[in-house]
Amino acid sequence: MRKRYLIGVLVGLSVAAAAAAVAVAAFNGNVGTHLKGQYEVPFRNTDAQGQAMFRISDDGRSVDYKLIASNIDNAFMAHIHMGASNVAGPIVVWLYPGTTPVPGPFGSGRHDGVLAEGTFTAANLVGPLAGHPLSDLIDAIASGNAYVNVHTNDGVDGTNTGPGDFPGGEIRGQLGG
Ligand SMILES: [Ca+2]
Ligand SMILES: [Cu+2]
Repeated sequence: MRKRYLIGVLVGLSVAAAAAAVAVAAFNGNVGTHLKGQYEVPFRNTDAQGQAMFRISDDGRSVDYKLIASNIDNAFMAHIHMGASNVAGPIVVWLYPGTTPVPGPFGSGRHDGVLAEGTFTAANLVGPLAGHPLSDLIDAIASGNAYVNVHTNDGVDGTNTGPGDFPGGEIRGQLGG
């Protein structure tokens, strides 16, 4: 009985690994997206733009990322969220200021260029993916159910007052799909 259980677990693990490998192969280990205000939910009127690039390691255990943002004011956090292109979903990975789930200061001013770069692993998954294997994130990306966004906050009373003050997200881009 115990042996049969173990075999079941091993088969399950290898099926999951194979599924992740297929998902990675689907975009050759590289995936990216262009971020604009018009892709935010709701739509945000801003000239800010961004580009996010991800490279999944061959063994599927880590992801290198680079996030570029331009014409943006007061960026204070950026994430990968889970969700289809028409919904605002939960945070699953922090990208900026870093992979630790802590926002940056408000009112940080103008930014043009690389906003964040680094590496994350399954240990950095939060929210509904906390404790999950990285393959669950890769599956979400492959099925178009993940996106990147950058949030802004001027630190002054009133929210969504214009570019540089969209705490719920100013620019966004859908991944994979
Ligand atoms: Ca404000
Ligand atoms: Cu976010």
